[in-house]
Amino acid sequence: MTFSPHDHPHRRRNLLTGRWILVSPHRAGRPWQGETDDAAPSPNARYEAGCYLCAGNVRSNGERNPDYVGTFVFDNDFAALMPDTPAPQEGDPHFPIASARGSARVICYSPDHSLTLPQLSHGAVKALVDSWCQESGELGARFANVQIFENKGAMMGCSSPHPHGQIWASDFVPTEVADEDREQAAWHAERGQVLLAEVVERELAAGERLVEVNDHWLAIVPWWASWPFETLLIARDPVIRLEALGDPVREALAAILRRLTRRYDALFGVSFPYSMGWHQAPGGSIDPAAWRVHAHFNPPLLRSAIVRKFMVGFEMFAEVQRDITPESAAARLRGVLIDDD
Ligand code: H2U
Ligand code: ZN
Repeated sequence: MTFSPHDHPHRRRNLLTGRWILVSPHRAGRPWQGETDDAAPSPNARYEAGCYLCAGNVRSNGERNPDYVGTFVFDNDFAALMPDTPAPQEGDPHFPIASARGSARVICYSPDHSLTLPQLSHGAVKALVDSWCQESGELGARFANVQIFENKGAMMGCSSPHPHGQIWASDFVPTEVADEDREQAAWHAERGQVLLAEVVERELAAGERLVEVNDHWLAIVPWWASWPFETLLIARDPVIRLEALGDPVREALAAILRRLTRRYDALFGVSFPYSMGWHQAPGGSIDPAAWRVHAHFNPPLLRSAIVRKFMVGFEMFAEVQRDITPESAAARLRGVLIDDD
């Protein structure tokens, strides 16, 4: 019997984190009689009096949102990180502890309560991209890491349907970013090449994991994807941080973000839940030149609008495992029809 990656269990290594993933393609056809949650209904009111993110409304801390147009950024009223936290006493080997300072912000994508990222106009998504870049530059000057992310959908723990994301800046480099910093630096040192630059070239040539591509960006289901329809959005230009993106590259980013998220929505005919996060060279990087700015989309859905992938059991105690191959996930995302506007 000769090995086939489409039929036989095998492991793939995530080059960004160094962690291995078990791929078991033959399991994809197993019956499912487990949890089936109802697909969350999409809101249709453009303004909700009870929404703490709508323009003009009062938030839980008593502050009133301005009558904003476009994006609106404010300091999180329940910030997980604060700039002036006192430092704990370090040094007990049995109770390791370290200080954590930073700043947390919320970013509203639009005053329109009813929209999601794929439904925003190109101009509105471009304004969001500009906000991300501005926040990254501003907070990056003060903190080691700026983590920009969006939890979309109730399934991903999002607290409000109003389109929004978050930014957590920290004076330390968090674990995931530190892993990527280490792996990219090691690749650069060993091969003299930027890891994601090579990934872009290899994926363009291979084609089978491509989802969307334009002049400045590439969206793939990565070789090592953990989540069924996980994608990696990579800058094709040698850019290590968001604030360094030029205007044409930002326009192209807005375009590919809309196309990628519309593919997600079209896949199961539902507003597709995901957790999305940007990664870029942190302050104090081992080797900033080894970096390439990129975003991860980690969606939980597996086989329909209601059947999700659980990261439990083997995934929790041993190693992440997936059933459908990244190649078949990419083919399905490429195959859906989306508007061309
Ligand atoms: P989600 O991205 O998980 O929906 O979180 C929204 C954030 O909004 C959450 O971190 C903040 C919460 O602390 N928030 C405010 O800052 N003010 C409010 O009035 C409510 C929610
Ligand atoms: Zn709202």
